[in-house]
Amino acid sequence: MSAGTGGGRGTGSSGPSDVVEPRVEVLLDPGHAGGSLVEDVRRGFGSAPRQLPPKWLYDDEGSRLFDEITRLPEYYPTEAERSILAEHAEDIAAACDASTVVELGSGTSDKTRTLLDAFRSPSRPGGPLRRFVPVDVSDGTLREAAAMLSTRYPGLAVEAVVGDFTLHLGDLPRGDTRMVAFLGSTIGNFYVEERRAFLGALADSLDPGEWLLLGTDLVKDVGRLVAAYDDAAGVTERFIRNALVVVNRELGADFDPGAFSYVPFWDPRMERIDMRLRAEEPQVVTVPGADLVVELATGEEIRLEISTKFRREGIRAELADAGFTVTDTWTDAAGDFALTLARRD
Ligand code: AVJ
Repeated sequence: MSAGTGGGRGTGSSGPSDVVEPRVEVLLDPGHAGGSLVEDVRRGFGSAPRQLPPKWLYDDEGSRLFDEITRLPEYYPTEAERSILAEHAEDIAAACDASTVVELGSGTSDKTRTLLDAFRSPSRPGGPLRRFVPVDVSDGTLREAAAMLSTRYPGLAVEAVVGDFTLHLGDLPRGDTRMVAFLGSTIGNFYVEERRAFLGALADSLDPGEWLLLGTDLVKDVGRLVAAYDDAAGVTERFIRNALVVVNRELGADFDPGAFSYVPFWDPRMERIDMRLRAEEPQVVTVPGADLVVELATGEEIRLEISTKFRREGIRAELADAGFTVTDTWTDAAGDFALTLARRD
């Protein structure tokens, strides 16, 4: 389904400046943003360990809590990535010849503005940035961000896509050299096979010579890693617990979130933080919307999210497997986080 609401492009002479109306393409059926919770609950609660895809953590309350997480003293990734962009946006822009920037999971396109500023320089190899394509599942957030960006960057064509970056990579606007930015270490939420499939699909959707800018959190001291997902104020715990509230609300389930404890741990073999809820007493939970009864013994766990941490060699190897060559890597001063620029082979 496609419902462009755009128009208004290319008139050029109207208005006080050459602000170009954003175009918004909708690739998701309204109400089906992010797929089916019923299917995910049926599949996920039947496997061991029981699990749910992390996208269900981000309802309005979950998004608010995540925002709070990014401001916690223990949660370093957001600030680390922001500092790399502040320090190196010009270097990133100078290192690639893209004239379109695509941002997957753009949200408010907060951090990206630093990048866009640098890409606007007329002296870049690809010339100043011509087009920005923010991609997000949230229609409202995307429209607001698109309007703000159009005003802030006169002459920049903003072509927003309401879509799921695991489904719609093949539908990204084409035409000139693109750089796809996938920031925030969101790739760390994927399981190994999902990551491989995602990078493969991304490589398929790009032409040789096009670019990927990938943000990844790096392996570091385990104490700091665990603290980032087990903060003293308990915000991450509330964020993870909220998933049960979502299932209760959406599917009429009767989870008692208080009957679970939050158990985040570092999995040294997979090099990832594993965030689970553990049943503190035996319980029978009915999920009418999924036509399901879940019996949990004491100690049984539900995994709500993983957050994989990376090493430079691993990033290089996974990107090479998918068909990308790494051309540059930037890290923050502490070496906590990396931005990797890679070219499609
Ligand atoms: C948004 C996926 C990068 O894994 O660090 C933070 C999500 N979950 N605290 C992360 C998250 C709990 C976050 N990402």
